[in-house]
Amino acid sequence: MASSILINPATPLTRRRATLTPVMSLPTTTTTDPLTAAARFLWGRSLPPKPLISAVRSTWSATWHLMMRQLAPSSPSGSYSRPSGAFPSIDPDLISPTASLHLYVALPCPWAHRTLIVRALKSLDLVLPVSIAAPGADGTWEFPSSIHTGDLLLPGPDRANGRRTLRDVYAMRRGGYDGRSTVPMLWDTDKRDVVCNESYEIIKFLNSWQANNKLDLYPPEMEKEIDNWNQIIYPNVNNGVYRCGFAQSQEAYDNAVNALFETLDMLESHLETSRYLCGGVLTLADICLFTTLIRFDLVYYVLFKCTKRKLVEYPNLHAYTREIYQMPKVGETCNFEAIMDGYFKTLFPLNPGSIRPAIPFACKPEVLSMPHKRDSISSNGKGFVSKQKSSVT
Ligand SMILES: N[C@@H](CCC(=O)N[C@@H](CS)C(=O)NCC(=O)O)C(=O)O
Repeated sequence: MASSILINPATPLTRRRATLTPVMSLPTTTTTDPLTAAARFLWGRSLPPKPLISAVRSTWSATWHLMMRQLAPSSPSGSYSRPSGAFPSIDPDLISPTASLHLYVALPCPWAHRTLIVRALKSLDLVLPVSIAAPGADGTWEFPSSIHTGDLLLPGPDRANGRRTLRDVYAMRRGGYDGRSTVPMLWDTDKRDVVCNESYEIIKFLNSWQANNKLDLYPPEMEKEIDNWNQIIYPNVNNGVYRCGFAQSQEAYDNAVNALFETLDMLESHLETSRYLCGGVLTLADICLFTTLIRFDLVYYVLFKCTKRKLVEYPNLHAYTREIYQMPKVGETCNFEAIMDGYFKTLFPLNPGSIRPAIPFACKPEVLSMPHKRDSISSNGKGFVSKQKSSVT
């Protein structure tokens, strides 16, 4: 960058060398880009005339609603209604014990993140290969050609089918497919077909696999309790943040944001005396809650307008999130750069400038690695302390 030297002529020559002050040089001629020049020509330095502002505003708003309709279908009142997956359940009887399965995920996605965590905690890395997609320019999932060595979870090629996009993989299935190509997706490489693309079903299925560490995140005697938590957390928190961010009317947003924070308040007080949602033992309900909480201050607070409070303002929820983050192999599934890029750069209608905010201090790995002190909390008198506690905590 050019700079010039300002010399005070009153200063004696001998002292001039010591008082030289570098300043930025001012451009002698100002270059104006064509759009600014046109605006100046039309309106001088004042704002454009009111009729023009109204016209642009209406066009912008109509286009926004049109784009949102595609991105986030809504009810007539403007509330986001998530489309249901085309492959919502798994019939384990239809899967041969020797079937070779493959998991398709993407790092920004909280639903796919659930499957990565269960795979990591159950040490299924060797028996369940994974392909990691990244958002393409139009927001659909693509497989970059760059190959990464080592254990790092990073986007790379499609290791099961060698396709370029996830849509191409879905399209390979018998009978074809033209619906939404979502992650996570469990693929049967023998039958060349989609097994399931509903995260809750996939994590229950993965949990049923015999793993070396005998970890059971969905024990039969707790299934009902875990499902009950899921029925609270899914609409109000997991999908609740999306209902805030994708709301297309003030009323829809108000309802979503109130339900979200009422639920977070309730969870904060529950976790005061309970180490995990179901007492003293980590379950699938905690994994489902965690993948939303870890994205909260990073993305949802700003982009989805979940602004009543930050996660860091909830001491119990924040410590609970830190504890799960610090469990072996869980931190490696959390890629904050990929999460931020995935939301801020690809959800174009919510962030047209694609500018990615700075990572909040409270979301830095060094803060998330601070002591959580949750070990001292009992199991809320429910007595679910089990053998699995030692294998996870
Ligand atoms: N209910 C599904 C939701 C999956 C989902 O919506 N995934 C998003 C990424 S966060 C996706 O792949 N969207 C691509 C699209 O809708 O085309 C689940 O829990 O697995």
